[in-house]
Amino acid sequence: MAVPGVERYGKVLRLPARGRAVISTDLHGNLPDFERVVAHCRQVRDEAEGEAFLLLTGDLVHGPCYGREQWPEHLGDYYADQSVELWEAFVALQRELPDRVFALIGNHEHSHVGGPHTRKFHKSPSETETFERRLGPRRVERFKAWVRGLPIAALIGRGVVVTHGAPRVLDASFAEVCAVEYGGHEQRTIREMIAVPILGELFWCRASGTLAVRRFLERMERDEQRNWLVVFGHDPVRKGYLREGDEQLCFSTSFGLKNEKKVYLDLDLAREYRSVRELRYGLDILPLYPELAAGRRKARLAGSGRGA
Ligand SMILES: [Mn+2]
Repeated sequence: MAVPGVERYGKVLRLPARGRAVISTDLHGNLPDFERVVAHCRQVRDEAEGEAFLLLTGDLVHGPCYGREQWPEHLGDYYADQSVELWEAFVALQRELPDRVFALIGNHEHSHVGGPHTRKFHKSPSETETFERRLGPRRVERFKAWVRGLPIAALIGRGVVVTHGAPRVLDASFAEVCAVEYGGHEQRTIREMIAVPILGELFWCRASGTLAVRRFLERMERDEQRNWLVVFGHDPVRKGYLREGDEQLCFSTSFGLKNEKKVYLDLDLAREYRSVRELRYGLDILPLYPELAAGRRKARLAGSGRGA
């Protein structure tokens, strides 16, 4: 049964201005972190009488190849890559809660359906090939079909845009973003990929200028709703989240962080957040491991009557 207000305009997803949205960035095969996000989402569903959405911003798959002993400091807390299990668990959740569970495409998913192969952890073979070998031939086709169906951006609630990386979309119109094709970029280097309109401008940027973001947000507006801000991941932020001006929030739920710094978002979709400064730690930006986020936990408990 379709959920009212959930719409797809080609590659753009829209969620209604009703209920709550749990949003997580780059999991990269970290199954325990995914399970935590899902547990929070189920709690929100109970609190919001079913009116809850889960949205992952992409890069669900491809994890590091290092064992506990070789684990480099800059990758945060150790975990074993469980990309296949994470993807299977995500698809099962989508089946369980139709029209409530979504993921955007990230550059790592894109590498399976037309983007350059990613060599973040595995040089040769790339992690793209490594993951496909683990899936096996039958599941690879199912995985690719799933990736091709993923949206590239979401408009949620009252003026919040969600993307994989910082949006640096210079010219593309709303219709062009909706109609973007994922195929045909396998041979490009990552450097060349960054110059590709839309795909290069939404997957790979670490930060974007205020003016470029404002213009992108304006072009993405529908009906009478002004788009105020954009939230995204892609680039790990050591302290968990980073605001840039009034328009941009980069946050890190999992990959590359210590557990105590990992955060996810829990947004009230009926509320019009007019600046990323209105997204407060302990209210809208929540620690994934509240029991480890000492000191910050007090702020959360004191700040809100929402949830425990
Ligand atoms: Mn990424």
